[in-house]
Amino acid sequence: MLIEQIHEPADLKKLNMRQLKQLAQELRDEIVKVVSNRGGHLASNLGAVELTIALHYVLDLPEDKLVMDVGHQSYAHKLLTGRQELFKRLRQKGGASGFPQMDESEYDAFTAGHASTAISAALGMARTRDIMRGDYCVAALVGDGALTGGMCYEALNDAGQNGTRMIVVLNDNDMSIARNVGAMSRHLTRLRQSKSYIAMKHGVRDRLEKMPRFGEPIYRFLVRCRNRVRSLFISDRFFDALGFKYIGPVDGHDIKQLIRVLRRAKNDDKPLLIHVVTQKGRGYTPAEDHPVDFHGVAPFYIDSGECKGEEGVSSGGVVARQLIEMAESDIRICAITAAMPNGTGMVAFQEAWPERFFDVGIAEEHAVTMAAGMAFQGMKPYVAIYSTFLQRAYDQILMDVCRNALPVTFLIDRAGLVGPDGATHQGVFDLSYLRSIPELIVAAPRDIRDLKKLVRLSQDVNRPMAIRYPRECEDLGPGIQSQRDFDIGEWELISSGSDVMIFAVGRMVQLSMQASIELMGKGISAGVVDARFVAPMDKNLLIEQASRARLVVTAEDNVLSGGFGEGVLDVLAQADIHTPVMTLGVPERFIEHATITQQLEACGLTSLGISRQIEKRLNMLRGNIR
Ligand SMILES: Cc1ncc(C[n+]2csc(CCOP(=O)(O)OP(=O)(O)O)c2C)c(N)n1
Repeated sequence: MLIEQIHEPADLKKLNMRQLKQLAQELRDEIVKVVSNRGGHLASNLGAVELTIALHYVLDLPEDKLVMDVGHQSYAHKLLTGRQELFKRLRQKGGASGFPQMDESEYDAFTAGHASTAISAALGMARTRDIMRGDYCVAALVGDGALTGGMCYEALNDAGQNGTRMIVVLNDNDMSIARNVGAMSRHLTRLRQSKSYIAMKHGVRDRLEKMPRFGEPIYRFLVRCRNRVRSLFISDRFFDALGFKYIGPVDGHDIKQLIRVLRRAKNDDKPLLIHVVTQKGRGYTPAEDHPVDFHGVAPFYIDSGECKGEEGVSSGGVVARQLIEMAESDIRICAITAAMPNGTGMVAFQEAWPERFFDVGIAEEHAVTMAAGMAFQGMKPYVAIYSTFLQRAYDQILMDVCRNALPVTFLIDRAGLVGPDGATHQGVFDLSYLRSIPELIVAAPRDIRDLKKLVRLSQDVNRPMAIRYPRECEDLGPGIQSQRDFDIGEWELISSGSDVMIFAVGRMVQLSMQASIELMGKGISAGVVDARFVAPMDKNLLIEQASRARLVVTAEDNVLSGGFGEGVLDVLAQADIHTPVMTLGVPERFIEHATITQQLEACGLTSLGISRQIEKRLNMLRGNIR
């Protein structure tokens, strides 16, 4: 196996073209094998194998800098940079991260996870190189999906004006996670469909390859002619206007051609954009046929492509179904997503109400301000975005929606700890960044029923509202689920306790209820309140229950700083309630990839973690009293 001989990029440079092709196959096999066991991002990674080999062949890593956007194309890169053992435990605790991570390897020039950052980071590195009189090459590897994000244009605009020497490699597979959207995507399609590229790639090559002996040399000759002609005549006005020399389109699965183009680019001293065309899912038929389903996958059977485990109930699916129903009788209802129609479940809304659905690309800021515009003109927009990506749109939520008290509803998926995607994807900051915004209602349901109720409730709310929920929502059984409807700001006393009152948010409610049962076994009476509204708070219930307890506990899957617990402390301080308060939540550090349960454990947020901490604190309090 060639792959076993590659410990660093220098090893790869010793291989000939036939071996490089074999290496591509081995990398694909390994990626499919590991992802089939561990889950991960498959289709994008399979598409970028040859491109990665060519980049490693031409660049001198780690002196040269390869900055990857998002990182869904980083698996081959990881396998080529001494991380084959680590990769076997991809996305597991202590194993390789699913994304480039600077503290994982010196070959990861920049930590990624959120889209459209690579060109900016690369430009920063290139500028530093020039100031420090360095001579290394800086390349940004960016997908066509990422190119729907505004930051890319800010960076191109900036780099182009100064003519900073850098390479942008545009990995165009015609897909974001779902089908790519927008005018730029259309433009790239036109470039891809330039006659010479298509003819060369499909028809001519296929036919020539079937000709014994002469086919391959004739094909190579034609490629040479085509490339000469193209380098003389094909340019792209858009990238040219931004100050970037456009090269392409280049077949992203032809290692030889890629190496040739990259070598030329490396020796250029201008900003260059190389347009590389790849196929998402390349080499694994189920992923080629269903690139959206195989973008990110749970463990699956390689033979059939079928998922190994059972999926839980998707919160996004529940929300979408509720919205579809509401949209039937309410023409104001529309849904907006930022390149995540599938992940947020909104694809169902898209199918039901295509004219009232908008996928704006990876453009969270734009999504939010556009929603403000629609709300101002009488629509009732629902903006479905993952918690971690909504961070991008903080200013737009604050200034464009809430400052104007517009009735936009944020459907915040993947809230709380997210598991194997790790630190870049944790949804643990939203309560902190939203709670302080005036006018904004912030809610977190404890189960599916309450999620539906909240979505229904939002329909008649004439102000901004945010509903945050994890990827999968529990359907809590009788006795645990809430029995009645509620109003904005209304909490629910689930059980009373004479020693402790736990005020819990969202997913923490059920865990707190389990903790209270565990505590009961130890003779501690702990009650639980479902604090489903983080803003506004149910101050009456809080003060009433807190003043009776010996210890108040808050539980949230959000960072402690600025979170729900601090809000509770604030209310109690202002009301002059002196009951001791213990706040449980995510500590102020980045929580790396592991299972959700392991992450909850690490934060002391499992039922056992909660009950133990309560017991310990009560013991301390008793000691103090004595
Ligand atoms: C700010 C932000 N919004 C949304 C996402 C979710 N997301 C991850 S990958 C992706 C599509 C990226 O497509 P592309 O750049 O073409 O890369 P590919 O995976 O096709 O190689 C999206 C929308 C993200 N990572 N960051």
